[in-house]
Amino acid sequence: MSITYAERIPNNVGLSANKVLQRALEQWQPKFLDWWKAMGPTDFNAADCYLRTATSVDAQGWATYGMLKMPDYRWGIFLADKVPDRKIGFGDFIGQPVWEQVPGEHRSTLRRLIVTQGDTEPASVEQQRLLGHICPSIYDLRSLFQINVEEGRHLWAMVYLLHAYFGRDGREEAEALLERHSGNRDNPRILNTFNEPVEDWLSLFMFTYFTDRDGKYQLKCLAESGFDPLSRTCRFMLTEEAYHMSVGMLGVGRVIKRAVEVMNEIGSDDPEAVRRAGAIDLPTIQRYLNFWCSSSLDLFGSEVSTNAATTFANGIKGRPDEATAYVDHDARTATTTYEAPDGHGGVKREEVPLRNAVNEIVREAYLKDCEVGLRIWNRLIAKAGVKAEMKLPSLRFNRTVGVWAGHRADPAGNLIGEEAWAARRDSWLPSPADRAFVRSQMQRVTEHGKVAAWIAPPERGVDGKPADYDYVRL
Ligand code: BYC
Repeated sequence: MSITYAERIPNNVGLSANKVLQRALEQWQPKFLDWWKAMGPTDFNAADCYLRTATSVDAQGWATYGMLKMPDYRWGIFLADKVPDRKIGFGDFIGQPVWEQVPGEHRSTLRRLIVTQGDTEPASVEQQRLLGHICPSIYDLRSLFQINVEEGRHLWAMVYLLHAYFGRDGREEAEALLERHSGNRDNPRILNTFNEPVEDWLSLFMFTYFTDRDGKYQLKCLAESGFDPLSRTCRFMLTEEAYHMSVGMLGVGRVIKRAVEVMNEIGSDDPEAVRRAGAIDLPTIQRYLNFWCSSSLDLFGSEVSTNAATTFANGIKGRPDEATAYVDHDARTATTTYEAPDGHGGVKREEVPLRNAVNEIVREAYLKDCEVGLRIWNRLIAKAGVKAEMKLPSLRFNRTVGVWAGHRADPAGNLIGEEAWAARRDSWLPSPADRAFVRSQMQRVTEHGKVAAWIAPPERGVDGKPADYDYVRL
């Protein structure tokens, strides 16, 4: 179904045919706009931005570019096209037709998953809301705003599901999505990473590389769902997610490129000298990487989880690319092993039913996917003739969720004592001094064609436009 923009809420779900639902969503819409004005990139609402909007969900229409002010962005409800005769692809109900309505027995589980997913979307906008003031260039400012409006739309995607399929409970959850706030002591966002401050652009690039990639993996799992409206919603969200991760990949690459350029200019790899010369040194970049990667690893939940086993068994949440990446889609009798502390300062491998280990299976797939950027970044470093390498931290490093929570490990995964951790912590994770230094570099640059000193310019622009195009008119 094509997207209609003639209605107050653009959609491709035939909203006007369901007056009750349409009215309920039209009542939520002004609350969303109030939230955007209070908690979004507030001071830029009058700026014209070069943004893409979906005009259809196919390859031709999902990225249609134009100049508009962010509050005029048409947040709407877009589902990927229905797959005819789609069947549940995993778990106990494999081969049965997918559900168009929520089965009563799975109602609270599905609601919990949709609320958790929905909560992350406005959370990320809140985390990033002040970054516009310290943007390194107009090109980067556009990227930020593109991501922000799309995260707003992803919230709409989940709110549609809550309103359309969960009755009064769903409407109440939709309200609560606007009431929790990132980092709020009394009413924080649900998942830890979404309460972490994102106060500089290096954090933004790491967040979009690592945390949005968790989004990719979770959405892939939900795209497998037997609840077809959820699957179709997530499939369309995934098309937008790819851009968010590319902002991270290119952004981190440009920070690294500038660091190695400066190292060559001054003929030194001394971090202090690199900082004095106006770049962010490689060890600091590695510490930011360690932080955001380990925090994002927590987002997959515990290694052994009855929640995960139940959602898999019931056909509610699968593994990423379930049909092509795995052979046994039932996995009722299969087992797998995972690593856990042995209680004596060492590591053991435990055998568990595979269904219980789905979170860990997805986490491992995610970490493997994270290597793509590392290869590109390390090529940049090698090309500059610098002898250094960025590395992903071990699954055991700095974890606060799962079996490694409460255990200390170095980034290579060696288990260490509390004293060794305290002594080395600041060489592995950003210290307050690192954060203060990075923040001190965040001068706002909005002159045409100019880029802040700590980051290399972008190599190409957006939608065939030059990199120094007037993407945002302030
Ligand atoms: N922080 O059995 P467990 C994105 C909770 S990112 C705090 O181990 P389960 C985006 C868990 O909720 C993708 N709490 O795990 C990115 C549970 O609580 P309840 C977001 C945590 O349930 C960038 C309890 O601990 N989408 O889209 O198998 C920008 C025991 O849980 C954490 C989703 O996550 C944590 N890190 O799975 C914008 C998909 N981890 O229910 C957007 C929806 C676990 O007992 N969510 N807990 O009170 C899920 O699929 C699952 O809830 C989880 C955990 C994967 C998060």
